[in-house]
Amino acid sequence: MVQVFSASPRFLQLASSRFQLRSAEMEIRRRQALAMALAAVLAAVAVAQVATAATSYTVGAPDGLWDMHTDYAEWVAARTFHPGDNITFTYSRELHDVVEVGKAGYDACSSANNVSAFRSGNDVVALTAVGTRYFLCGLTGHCVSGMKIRIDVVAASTGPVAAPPTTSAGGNVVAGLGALVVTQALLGSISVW
Ligand SMILES: *[C@@H]1O[C@H](CO)[C@@H](O)[C@H](O)[C@H]1NC(C)=O
Ligand SMILES: *[C@@H]1O[C@H](CO)[C@@H](O)[C@H](O)[C@H]1NC(C)=O
Ligand SMILES: [Cu+2]
Repeated sequence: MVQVFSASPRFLQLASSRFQLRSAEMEIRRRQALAMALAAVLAAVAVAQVATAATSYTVGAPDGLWDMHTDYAEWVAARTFHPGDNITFTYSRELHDVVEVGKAGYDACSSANNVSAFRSGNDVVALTAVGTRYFLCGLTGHCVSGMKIRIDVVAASTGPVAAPPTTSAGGNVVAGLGALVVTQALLGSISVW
């Protein structure tokens, strides 16, 4: 009687190993789905960083500073400034200062009708809005020798596609690539679990 209701040990073994295989497969698929979701989130974060991060610039750096030798027209041409960015004038306060002026003052190298004046040697200026900002060194002869800078602050691109990385966003591009590398590493390790 007992024989009738009991399956053979061989059958039980097969059924049990099939079940184990199926649940192992499901576990792998679950982990892969999880990894894909994680990768999507990381990629979105990386794109958002590249598109919106504010940048802090040291005027003239890395090849120069706020001094008598730096070509500021060239320095500005290689960069794009957006509202939210900062520029910092770094210099010796015994040798220079920073005066923000209007266009007339900039053209005439005159700080008489200045907007503001700084002389800490490490002056941070927030570029809060779209528009053109003019700065010069107020010490005699420095502006006419080229120590003046014009900064065009332009709106950040707001298209559906992220703006292509520019040289000024170097740090963010590196951060984005870092996130991608981490994602790849995660995917690799999870799929061979
Ligand atoms: C700009 O400078 C201000 C004041 O120092 C600071 O709070 C802000 O975080 C800076 N922004 C950037 C993008 O560095
Ligand atoms: C800036 O302008 C004020 C007057 O508004 C003046 O007193 C001051 O000396 C000027 N600063 C510089 C560095 O020229
Ligand atoms: Cu100067």
